[in-house]
Amino acid sequence: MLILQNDRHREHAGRHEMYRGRLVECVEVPERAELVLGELHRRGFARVERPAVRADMTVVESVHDLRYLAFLRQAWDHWIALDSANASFDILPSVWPNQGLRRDAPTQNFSAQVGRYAFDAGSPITRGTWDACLAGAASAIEAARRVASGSERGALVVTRPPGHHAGRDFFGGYCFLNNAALAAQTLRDAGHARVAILDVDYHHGNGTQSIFYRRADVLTVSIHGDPATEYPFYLGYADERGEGEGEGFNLNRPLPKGTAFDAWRRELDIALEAVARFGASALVVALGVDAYKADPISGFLLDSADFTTIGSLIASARLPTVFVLEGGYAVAEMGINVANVAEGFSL
Ligand code: Q9C
Ligand code: ZN
Repeated sequence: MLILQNDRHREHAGRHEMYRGRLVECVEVPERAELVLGELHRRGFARVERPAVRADMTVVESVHDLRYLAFLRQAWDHWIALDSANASFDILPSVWPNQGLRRDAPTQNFSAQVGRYAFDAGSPITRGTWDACLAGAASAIEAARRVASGSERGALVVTRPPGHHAGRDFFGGYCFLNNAALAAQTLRDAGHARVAILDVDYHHGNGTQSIFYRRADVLTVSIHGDPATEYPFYLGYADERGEGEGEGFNLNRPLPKGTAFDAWRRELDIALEAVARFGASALVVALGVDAYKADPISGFLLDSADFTTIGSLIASARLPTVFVLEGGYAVAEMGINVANVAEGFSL
């Protein structure tokens, strides 16, 4: 399996997120990717590449909104221009266009623009966020190209920030650009007529679902904590099945907090059956490892060994596969859990 690493991930380093009325330290930290790379190296995954940092903007602009991209690119400069003292603080929203307010209002106010694109107050934009995200997008696109050409059966993109909560024109859940969606779109552009995205992160991939919700060419399947109690709360229910042309091409398998691997694994069988029935010729896995039992912000009970099983079950789909790193916050064990998936897939 080919490993592609985002060499600029460290440039995104949030300080705080808003939680229960206070600013708390970010859990989505640079150390996460470093530990994954360290463990992969120890296990002998020797083919590690650092792709060119320039992303193909044609792909990025086909998945994301132009004005949203311009906002992200310029956000830090605008923030500093407001007050040079802002450099010591991250950008977080404090006002949102909910409840009948106009999302497209022609406001000049910077905070109002942040709120237009953010759906939570937990995803700080920092000085290096844009560069880190764009390099992550480049890694995901490159991984998909290598897999599409048939030169690799599987590729793993080790990147952060994660992507599956980011939609066409919004960020949240620590995500800004949707790497899994970029990989899927790249596979489509390379001639794969039907591409499936399987999201195994603990949290529902609301951004990915929304990007493909009206499309029949990309099947989105997600196994996650029930949004009735778990983040992102407002999407990820079983009755969301796609709309218009996309009707029947979104599958949500919410599970209650406290679910252990026997029940989780049955859902993976159902998910992989859906992928097979759909007739996908390529697969993207949104690989969060926050279903792990010791994850500090999640509630499933998977053991490290279960991730090896997940890798081998995914391999049994016999599809060219791009894995993209998403969540996972039990920092000490996350390298082991990701490497276990890679090993299970490669066996
Ligand atoms: N204090 C991903 O796993 N905040 N995003 C939860 C924690 C949001 C997780 C509150 C969690 C988002 C990619
Ligand atoms: Zn997650």
